[in-house]
Amino acid sequence: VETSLPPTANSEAAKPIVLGFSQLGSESTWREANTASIREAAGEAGITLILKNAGQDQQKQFDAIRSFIRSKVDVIAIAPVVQSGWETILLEIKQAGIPVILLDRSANVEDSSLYVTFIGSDFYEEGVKAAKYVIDKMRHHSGVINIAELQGTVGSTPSIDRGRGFRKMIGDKQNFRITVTAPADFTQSGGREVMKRFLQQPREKWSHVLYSHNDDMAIGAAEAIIEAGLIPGTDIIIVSVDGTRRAFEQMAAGRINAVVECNPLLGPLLMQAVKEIMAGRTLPKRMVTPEGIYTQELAGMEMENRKY
Ligand code: GYE
Repeated sequence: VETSLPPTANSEAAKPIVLGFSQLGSESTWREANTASIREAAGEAGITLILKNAGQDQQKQFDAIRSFIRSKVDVIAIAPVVQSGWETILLEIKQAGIPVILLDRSANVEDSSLYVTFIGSDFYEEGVKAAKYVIDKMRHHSGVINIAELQGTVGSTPSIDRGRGFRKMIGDKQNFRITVTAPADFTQSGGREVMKRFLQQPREKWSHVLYSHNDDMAIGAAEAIIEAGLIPGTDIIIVSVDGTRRAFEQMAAGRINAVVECNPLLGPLLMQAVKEIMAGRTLPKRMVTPEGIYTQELAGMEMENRKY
């Protein structure tokens, strides 16, 4: 006689992990790809995802996180809009006994036991790469090279570090100087508006180079440059960060000169980290995504391979 056992009585083991993710906003193409990657990876990993989008508002991130605490999620992941002001809320999470993963952007806290790991790009290195490109590209240009800069969201890790890395590289070069700089919140419309203002200033302020902290702002700026009767990529050398398909198209068309890659597809790495934490394993405090830089030469070919 065959005896069949009831299907897994131990439902505890089969209970899916619940992850609360506070996404900072939907300001850019990068962000859309990041959100999509996280949703998709959660589905594939069998992790129940509660994702709340804060529309670039830190207070809304706090509200989302408190709701995660109330519903007793297993792990909380946060992409912080700005890097300051996180102590209190991280302490609340710690007191609730919930592990925290910082994703994409960092939070500036003295007590590093307030989070398990920070997964994301090295933004300082991205700034360094952008500056190296500019220095190399302009090496035959005699005289001073004026650089306009479009910053991202004020107080955000990528904007702070992309600015620092870039300045570090040009700092000891006599003939490179940033003549005008302003934040444009990482949005295309912001980039366009701020570039318009730059272009109303005397020429030496905005020519010869534009360094944009992301692709969306660079694309917006290129629109403003065209409207002013100039040719982006020729009259003004443009370098930006992210490496979205849209930026590659612009590069292939000659309107952007170089793009430093910043990978938004962090979903699989995040889910892996969540599972490691739930299995009680230790994770490195910092996990950095490997990235490169692309120029017009390869843009046409590489465009097809872009996943975001
Ligand atoms: O570069 C920008 C987005 O935090 C790395 O945020 C991210 C940045 C990205 O809005 O496009």
